[in-house]
Amino acid sequence: MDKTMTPRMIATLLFTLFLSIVIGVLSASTDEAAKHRIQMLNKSGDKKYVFGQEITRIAVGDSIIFEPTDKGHNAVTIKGMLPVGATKIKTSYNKEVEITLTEPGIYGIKCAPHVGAGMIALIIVGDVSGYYIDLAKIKLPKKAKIKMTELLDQISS
Ligand SMILES: [Cu+2]
Repeated sequence: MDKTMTPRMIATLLFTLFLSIVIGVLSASTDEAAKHRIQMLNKSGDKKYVFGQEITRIAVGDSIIFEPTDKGHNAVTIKGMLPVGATKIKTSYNKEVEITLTEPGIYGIKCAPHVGAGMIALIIVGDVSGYYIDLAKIKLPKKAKIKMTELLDQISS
């Protein structure tokens, strides 16, 4: 029997190789998308009305699950703190909501009823080097603004 490969055999081999790469890439991308939980709390240590995690770094395509650990909180995009092309966030009260973030950048989140008490959080998606937010243009109550300044300082240092 002739052991050299016919063009047909080569084509079949290449196609099989191509398929396994496609399947590999597809399954890798679904495996790697992680889910990150952010609790919404009435109290954490000596702090009142806080997100369980105030800075969350995730990869593009990962999901955030806003967890209504305590009742009466929500998660809403802070105006001016949403990356270009990203969809606004506004979760319902007392409901666990999962949101996939596909646009890189810095997402500012507030709890609508408790933003005055400083209930805010940042979600950093992907590489944000060179990303700039002009806090002077962001409207927030005093306590929230002070905390936001601290959080932004933390991510840039
Ligand atoms: Cu709240």
